[in-house]
Amino acid sequence: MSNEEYWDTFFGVDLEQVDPDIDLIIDFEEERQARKLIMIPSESMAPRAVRAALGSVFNNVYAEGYPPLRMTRDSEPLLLDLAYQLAYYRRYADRRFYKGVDYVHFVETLAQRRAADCFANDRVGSGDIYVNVQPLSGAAANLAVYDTVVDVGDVVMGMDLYQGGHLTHGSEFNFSGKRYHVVSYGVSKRTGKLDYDEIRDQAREHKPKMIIAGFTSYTWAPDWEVFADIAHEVGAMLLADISHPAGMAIAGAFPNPVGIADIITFTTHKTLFGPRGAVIMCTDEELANRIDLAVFPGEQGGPHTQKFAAMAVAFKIAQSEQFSKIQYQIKDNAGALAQGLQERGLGLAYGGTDTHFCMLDLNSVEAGTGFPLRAEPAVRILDMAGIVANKNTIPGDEETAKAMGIRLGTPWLTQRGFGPPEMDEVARLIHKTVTNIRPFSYTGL
Ligand code: DSN
Repeated sequence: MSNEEYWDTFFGVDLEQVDPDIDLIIDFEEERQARKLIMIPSESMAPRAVRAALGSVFNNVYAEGYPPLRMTRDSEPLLLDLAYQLAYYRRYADRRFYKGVDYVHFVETLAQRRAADCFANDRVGSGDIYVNVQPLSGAAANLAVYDTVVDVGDVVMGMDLYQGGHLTHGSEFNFSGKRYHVVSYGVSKRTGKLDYDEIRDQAREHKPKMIIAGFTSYTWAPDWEVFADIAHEVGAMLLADISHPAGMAIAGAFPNPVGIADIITFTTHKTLFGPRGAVIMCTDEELANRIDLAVFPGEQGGPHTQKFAAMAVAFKIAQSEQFSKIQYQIKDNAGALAQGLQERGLGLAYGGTDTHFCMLDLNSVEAGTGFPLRAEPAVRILDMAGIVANKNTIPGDEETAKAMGIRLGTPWLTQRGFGPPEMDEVARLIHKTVTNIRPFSYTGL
C-alpha cells in the first residue's frame, strides 16, 4: 500500500469509514448514556470542550519530565504570553527529556496554575500550592504519595474499604494493604458515623506515619481540622483523598482540605467533569519535589499530555459561577433523593448524606421470600429498569459478593437538569423497583 493509499484508507478518514463496528458501539454507548438515569457517583459527563482537548493532537506527543520550574510558578496571564514563553523555550534547556514540547509546557502549566487557582482559599494562596497533574489516575496518585512519605512496612491508617474507604486506603487486595502495615478505621458501632475520639485513640495506639481521610462510599464530609490534629499529634502526614467531591470542594459545597491536610489527591473525572486523570497537591515545596520524583520517574513514564489540555479546560470551567451552582445542586439533589427514599420506608447506611450520593441499605427491604435482597441482583434489575447504580458494601457487610448497599449519586442527573422534584420521582422509581424484587436462591452448576 502506498503512503497515499494509506492516508486515503485509514489516516485522513473518519472512524465511521475506518472501523464501522467501533463507531457503532460508540453510538450505542452514547444512546445508553442518553436513555438511562446514571447514578454512579464517580461518573459524570465531560463537557464537549473537555473531550475536544482530550481527543486533540497532544495525544501524539511524548513529554517525560516536567515543565520549566519558572513556568510552574508563573501566573495565568504570564503563561498565556506565548511569545515570551516561547522565547525562553528556544533559548534555554528545560526538565524534559524530549524536544518538541513547546506547547506541552503550556497545557501542563495552565492545568497546574488553574488547579491551584481553583483550590486557593483564605489559608493558602494559589502561588503557595504545588500541583502535579501527571498521575494517570487516582490509584497512581495515591501510590506516588505512599512512595513519597512512607516506607514498606510502615503503619498507615485509612478508612476500611467495606465501610467507605478506597481500595488504595489499605485494602488487603491492593498494593496499599500488601506493602504497608494497615490499621483501618471504620464507623463507630455506637453512632454509625466516624467517631474522632475513637480514631484518635487508634492513632495514639498504632502511631501511623500517614493517615488517609476522604472516602468513596461514606456519606458525611470529614472534619479536616480534626483529622489533621490527630495526624500531627502522632507525627503522621495527613493525606486528604478528595477524588469524589473535588468539584464540590472547589465550589465550596464540600470542605476544602487545602491548607489543612499535608497532601491532597483527587481525580478529575468525577464531580469535576474533566478527563480521566488525577492531581496531587501540597503546600510544601520540598515535599512537592519529592512527590514529583515519585510520579516521574518513580512510577510513570511519559505523561498523557492530551489530558493536561483537557484538565486545563476543566479547571477553567470549574472557576465559573455555573459550575459552582451545579455543585450545590448536586448536593441538594442527593439530600432530596435521600429524603425521598427514607419517606418511602427505605433505610440509608450512615443515616443520610451531606455529599453527592447516598447509600441505600437493602437490609431495610422486606423481600418476603425468606431470602435477603442483595445488591448484586438489585443493581442488575435497576439497570434493566433504566437506573444505573453500583453495589457497595456498607457497615455490617463482610463480603463484597454479599454487599447490601447501593450507591446512588446525583452528579450526572444534576448535569442533565434534574432538581429535587425529579429526584423524588427517581426515589419513587427506585423504591418501586427494589420492593418488587422477589429474591430466591438455588444450587446451580
Ligand atoms: N472506583 C471509584 C469509585 O467508583 O468510587 C473510585 O476509584
